[in-house]
Amino acid sequence: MIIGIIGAMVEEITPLLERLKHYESKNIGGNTYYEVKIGGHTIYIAYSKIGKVHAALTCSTMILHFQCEKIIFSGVAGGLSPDLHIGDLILGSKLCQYDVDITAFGHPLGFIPESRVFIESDETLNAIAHRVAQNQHINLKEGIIASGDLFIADSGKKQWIIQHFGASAVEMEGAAVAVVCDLLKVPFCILRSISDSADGKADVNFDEFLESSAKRSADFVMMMIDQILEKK
Ligand code: 4EZ
Repeated sequence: MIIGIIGAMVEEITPLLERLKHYESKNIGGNTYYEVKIGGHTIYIAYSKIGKVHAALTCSTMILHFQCEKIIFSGVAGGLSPDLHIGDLILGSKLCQYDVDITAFGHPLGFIPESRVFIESDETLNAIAHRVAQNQHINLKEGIIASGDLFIADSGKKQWIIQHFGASAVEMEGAAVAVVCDLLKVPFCILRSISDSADGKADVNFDEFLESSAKRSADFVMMMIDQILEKK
């Protein structure tokens, strides 16, 4: 099997690369793809750079160039739901782009013609995540993740995203991965650990918790990989 793991920032994939030593790397389109061989399987790991466009390029390259058959995103997010605290893990049940607005033409917020407001992640990968959580006694939440090309650090903007999309967490790449994987028919899941609460303290919290939360997400993804490859 060939699996792709994507992060947005280098901090989000460093814990993976530290655990998976012997790798080769290939550069394509300004990104480095780290190749890891595990007992007849191959894992590609890359950080895309921040934002939906970069994530779309990295995800497309993983699938079309490296033939990845499953895509897992690992990283951090801002918590929107009051029951999500720093360090908590959330799986994106479905992804949306809260910054898409062609409502001037009567379309719903977040909707692009011939696409959908919400793109669901893969049930099988999500089930594997829940199994890992159960086995490890980890509290894994699941909810809508909203993506947009803004770092949300404002309670008003945060409330607006909750109101219009019912989202539990906010970040800047998940929906791009969802759109690409959906169109190319590749199963994907989006896992994030909370680094901040997308409010007035988000910038300070993000700087403080990026490393620890990114590691929580990466450690969890490693356990998912073990499950996936064990079962073939
Ligand atoms: C984007 N990522 C943040 C990148 C911030 C600073 C140099 C996740 C994220 C996020 N995105 C964590 N908290 C967020 C928030 N409050 N709003 C948007 O995926 C780069």
